[in-house]
Amino acid sequence: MSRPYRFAMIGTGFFAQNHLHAWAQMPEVELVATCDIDLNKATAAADQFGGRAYTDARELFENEELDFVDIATTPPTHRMMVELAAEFGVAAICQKPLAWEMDDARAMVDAMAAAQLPFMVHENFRFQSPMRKIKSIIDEGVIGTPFFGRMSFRTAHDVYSAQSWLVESERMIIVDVAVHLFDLARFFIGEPETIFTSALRVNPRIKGEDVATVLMHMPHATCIVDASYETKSDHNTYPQTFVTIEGTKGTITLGPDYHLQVVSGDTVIDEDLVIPDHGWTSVPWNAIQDSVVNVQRQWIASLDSGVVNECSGVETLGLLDITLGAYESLASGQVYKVGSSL
Ligand code: NAD
Ligand code: 89V
Repeated sequence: MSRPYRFAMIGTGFFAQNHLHAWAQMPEVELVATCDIDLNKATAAADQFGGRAYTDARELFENEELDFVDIATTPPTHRMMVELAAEFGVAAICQKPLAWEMDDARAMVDAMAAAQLPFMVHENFRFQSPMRKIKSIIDEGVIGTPFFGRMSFRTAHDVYSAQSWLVESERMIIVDVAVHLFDLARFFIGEPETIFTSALRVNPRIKGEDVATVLMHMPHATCIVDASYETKSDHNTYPQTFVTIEGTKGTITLGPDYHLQVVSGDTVIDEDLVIPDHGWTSVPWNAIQDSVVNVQRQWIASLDSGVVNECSGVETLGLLDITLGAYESLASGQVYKVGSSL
């Protein structure tokens, strides 16, 4: 495999547009094909970004020489796409959530491992530039040892207008957004031992839960993950994540509009973080769009080295254990022992 890496974009719907724009600015890759069961979408993406349009993924693999595929279809098809990639000896990066069932996720990881192919999950919240900054502040010891965290994503933005499939999803905000917040909690504080979930459906139009709070117990810390698609407020902050990390020496707070405050002993530093601009990125999606660029750069580095250092498929099994475990806790009313499904 050598640069430029030849790839196909599978699933060219709502979020894939960000992937396509980000890839278009990377000379290390070449888009040779697009694939979507909706021919109009596959063709529109190919017309704008290049390559041949397909509606059938198997046909795509049979006809194109690919180094990797970028999978941004909806979750129920992720397993099928990754297994096809493994069958045809093609590396893969796949959108979150990796799967809605642990068996599917494990099958995907096993298939790619058996074929000795790089496999990464497009888990992008930790790649937002404010999150990278928070991580480096923690790692530098500025706030001491974290003992409390809160990762919060609350909005009343009508997510269903752009992502209508969420209306029918029986599992909703936990697999859609809390998954990102669990990943941030692990990234900043470490692995939980147990979790406990409280969740509700507020919007009667939808099938799944749209409000969820999860309490995570780490060995020396507690973290609250909370997400809501029904939080009416006077200032729309969608799709921003708010973060609080309290440590033995200070506190980091990422608030609305990327305002970062770092308290360390007697020192207080306030900063309005500037999100890198890529020309095609725009408010309010800019931090997430920038994170897509960062994920994709990380993936190119993984292809260069042959090692997936962050968000590998196998590492994501742990994240999925927590995410699906949150539903087990909800169903049982008991704490979920993290790792039980691994
Ligand atoms: P979408 O419905 O807009 O796009 C998915 C596309 O996949 C559709 O165009 C659909 O026709 C296509 N598709 C479905 N089955 C297919 C198949 N068998 N073969 C080829 N194409 C097929 O959905 P979306 O909202 O863009 O979500 C896609 C993925 O991206 C999901 O996994 C979602 O969780 C994820 N997502 C991630 C972020 C983020 O990274 N922050 C944000 C939004 C969505
Ligand atoms: O990540 C997602 O899947 C999106 C959002 C940005 C709202 O979290 O639904």
